[in-house]
This record gives sequence, structure tokens and C-alpha cells, in this order.
Amino acid sequence: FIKAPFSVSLISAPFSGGQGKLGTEYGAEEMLKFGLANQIEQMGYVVNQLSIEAPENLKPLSEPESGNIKNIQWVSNVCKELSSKVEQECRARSLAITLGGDHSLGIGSLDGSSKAYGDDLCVLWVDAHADINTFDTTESGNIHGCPVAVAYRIEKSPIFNWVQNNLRKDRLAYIGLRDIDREEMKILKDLNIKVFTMYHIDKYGISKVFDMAMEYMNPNLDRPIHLSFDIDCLDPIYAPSTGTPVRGGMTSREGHFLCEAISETGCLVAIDLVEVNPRIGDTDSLSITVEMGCSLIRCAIGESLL
Ligand code: Z70
Ligand code: MN
Ligand code: MN
Ligand code: MN
Repeated sequence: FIKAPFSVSLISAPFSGGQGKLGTEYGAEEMLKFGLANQIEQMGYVVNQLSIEAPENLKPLSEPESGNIKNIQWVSNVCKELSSKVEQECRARSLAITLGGDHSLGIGSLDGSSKAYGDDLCVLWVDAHADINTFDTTESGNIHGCPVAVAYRIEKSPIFNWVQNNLRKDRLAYIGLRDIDREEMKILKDLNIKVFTMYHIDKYGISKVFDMAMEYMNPNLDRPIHLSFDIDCLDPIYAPSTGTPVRGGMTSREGHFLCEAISETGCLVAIDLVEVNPRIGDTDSLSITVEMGCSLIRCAIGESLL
């Protein structure tokens, strides 16, 4: 793939059907209200602003029987729509930034970027959670706990048969995990997936952890990278307005460092910034979280690199 100067596409995805709490659908809107598009333009980029088809219009008349899985057809429809938008922007050589919305959207964004870039694509999943439950192992029935399993075809539900990509499990690495379900632990081990938990960040430092992730999946820094950033990877002190906060998370500096280090590779082709929920917490919590999301995105596209 050719590392080239790119334009930036902000793709709003106001969807919260992958989990049970309303509010995440306003995450994109709040980040845009805070001035994200203008901030990116000020950095010298051409910004394309687009949105997926309104999720309400993609809601099926009825959901198929699916055990405890919530909104399975709706999530599928929304993610398929997002996949085509992300693929289109990636093919136009624009950096595709998905503004969520909940993390079930990762099914669509990963599918789209991988269809555009092929099996070279490397994925960094930065999260407190592994999001690798299958529809059999999930206890919550929330698909935002399952996107990695669906995108990598570990979960092969026919509802998601349109997910036909070349994502490789040996080009996936997690950073920041600290709340892994027992069954997820088994999947991660059985499939030998690369995981850097908070333990590794404490032990080696975030810089070394990033280097180890690159050494593993992108040793020559010549492959495209998709950053899937769940704001709950950060400690709730730095990102309080999110649906499933977990104590003991990354600091603001660790999050920013990670984004800066990715930017420095010149390989970044897609970002998801998900799980900002403006309806959780007071107005201070909201502005802390929204500003954090915008700041991380700016860092990932080079704001603080000389
Ligand atoms: C749990 C589940 C999750 C995000 C929570 C939680 C998953 N493992 N993902 N918040 N972003 O429900 O499957
Ligand atoms: Mn997540
Ligand atoms: Mn999470
Ligand atoms: Mn848990």
C-alpha cells in the first residue's frame, strides 16, 4: 500500500442498538458540535463529512428469532451500510473515521477497510473489553461485546453472511484490556490472538507495548493500520461518559501516546472512535469525554508531531 497524504472522512454513525443504554447514538453529534471537523481542517486536511443512512430507517419490521441476542438484524443492516461507506472512503484514499455509536459498528468498519485494503490490513483494538464473544458465549446479548468475533468470522451467523473479508487473526492486536469474560479468554487463547492488557502496559510502558504490537503484525511498517478505539480503554477519570466504565484504565497520556505513535508510522487508514455516551454523567463528564475523543483523533492524525 502507498503511504500518501490523505484527506479525512468523518463518517457519523449514530447507532446504539449494539448495547442496552440509550445515548451512544449522540456521540458523533457531540464530537462534531465540539468542532472536530473544523479542528481537522485547521490542521490542513481536506475534510469530507458524511453519515450512514439513519439507523431508524434501517430497522427491520421484526427481528428474527435469535435467542438472547439483541437487535441482530438491525445491527447487521447498520453495519452493512457502514461497511460500504468505509470501503468507499478508503478506496478514495481518504482516512475513514467512524464516529460512533457503540462498538458493534466495528463489524462494519473493519469489513469496509479490509475490503479496500485486503489481507495486509492490521487492526489495533484498543479497549477495556475484548469484544470477542460469539452469539453462543455472550451473556449480555449485546452485540457490542461481539464485533471482533463477527468481523473475523469466528461467529458465523447467517444474518452476517455479507461479512466476507480477508481479515487475518495474526494481524490483530489488543491493547488496554482488563475486563475479559471467561469464555472470551478461552477464545483468545485457543486462537492465539495477541493481547496486551493493562498488566503489559504497567510492566513495559505504553511505548514498548506499541512497538511490540508493531513488531508482531507490521514489522516493516509497510501495512495499513485500522485503529478501533473504544473510549472505555481509558480510565473512567478521563472518559466518564461511557456505558461500561472499568476502573484501572489507560491514562490520558497513554491514550494520546498511542495515537501519536500510530500517527508516526504513517500507516493509519481508518479509525473508529466509539462508546462516547453523552447521556451518562453530568455536563462536566460529557465535555471531558467529548473533548478527549476529539483530542485523541487529532493526535492520531498528527496534531502533536513535528
Ligand atoms: C461484555 C459483553 C463491552 C464494550 C462492554 C462487555 C462488552 N464482555 N464492550 N463495552 N465496549 O457484554 O459481552
Ligand atoms: Mn469495545
Ligand atoms: Mn469497551
Ligand atoms: Mn465483565
